[in-house]
Amino acid sequence: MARRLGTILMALALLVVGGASHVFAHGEAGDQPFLKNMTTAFYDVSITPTEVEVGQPVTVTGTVKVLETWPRTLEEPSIASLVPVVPGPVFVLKDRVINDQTSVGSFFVEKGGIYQFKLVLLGKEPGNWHVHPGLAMSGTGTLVGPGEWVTVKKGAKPFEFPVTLLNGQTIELSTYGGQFAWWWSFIGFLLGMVWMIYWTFTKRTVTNLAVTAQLAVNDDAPDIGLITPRDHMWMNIIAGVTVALLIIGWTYAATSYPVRWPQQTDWITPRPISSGPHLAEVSTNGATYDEATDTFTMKVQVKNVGDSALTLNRVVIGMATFVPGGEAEQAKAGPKEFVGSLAVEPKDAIEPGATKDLTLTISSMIFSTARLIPLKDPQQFAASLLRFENAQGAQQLVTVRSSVVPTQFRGQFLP
Ligand SMILES: [Cu+2]
Repeated sequence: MARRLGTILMALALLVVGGASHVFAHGEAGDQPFLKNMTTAFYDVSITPTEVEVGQPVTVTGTVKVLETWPRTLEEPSIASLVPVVPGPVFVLKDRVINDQTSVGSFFVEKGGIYQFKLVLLGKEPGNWHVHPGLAMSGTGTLVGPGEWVTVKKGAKPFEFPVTLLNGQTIELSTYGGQFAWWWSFIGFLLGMVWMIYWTFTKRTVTNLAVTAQLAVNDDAPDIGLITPRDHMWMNIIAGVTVALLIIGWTYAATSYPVRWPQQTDWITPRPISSGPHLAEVSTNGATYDEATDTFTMKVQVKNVGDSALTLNRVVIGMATFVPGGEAEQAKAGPKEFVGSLAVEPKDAIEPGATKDLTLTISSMIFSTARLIPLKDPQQFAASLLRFENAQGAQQLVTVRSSVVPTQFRGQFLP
């Protein structure tokens, strides 16, 4: 019976391992649309270079704004960390700067906050990796920005990451203490395995659950030979070895590393960044989304409250940026897969004091590949970040929250 169960489990495990195809995305499409468009907006993201050798740096820069439309169903933003989202430990994070301040650990965030980041990663494992910046928000999870494929090639030298300690000693961080940590954990694992095998294979604890379940908790059941004095002896030996291991570990740590310091928590409050001078007042008159053609259309009314002509140069929705203008303009706006074109109608600039109704039309595959717009949600809203620019080059970011009515589902017209 036990053997048959084992065979079935093994077959299932093989099926799961062998049947899995390669996974390329980071699950961003799996997240609900509101988790992307209502929480954050990533823009001006650049990931360069896209081809390095092992040990060479890749720099990720950009800006993320924690939107004022942060959903009330999520925990309030309080603390976060800007992280590289990559498939496993294939890079090493060497440097991290938030709003021009070095950020070793996390930083305090607030709704409406703007965070300019710079991450320096070193290629560690050769391969072709998708690299994103992500905002790991305490209580919510990691909100992912736009990504880029980066190829890490084998270099002439093996990977090195030397770090100088406070006492002046230089260690190789990528291997430091690795052997010891592995073997020490393995000893603990072995001990656990001995205990488990002892009770599972030689005793009727698990295999005869029907019997053992009827015994009182502290009943050794000597009449059926369940737990014998010999078992007690062996368990005392295992417990003794565990205590001995702990004592050896503590003594070893205390004598080999006399100078110890608790792991440091270094949280910063980034200096505030303004969303720009007050140039525009924006209200929305609703949006529609046509799933069959991946077209998002939003109507906005813009009043120019500044003193020079105003144009709209960006619409940022979650991790995607939409730009009026051709491919040259789009290439500057971020990783290619996450940039699309934006049509603004009417095109001309808004004169000072004037109020204009604009229709913003975006047709882009990104909407369905990244699943940015809600289609069948109880709250049909989408937030977007509009960036206006005046004649002097001053820019203002305006967060807009609009209702979204789906006009056509893929392969199905609404009446
Ligand atoms: Cu990715």
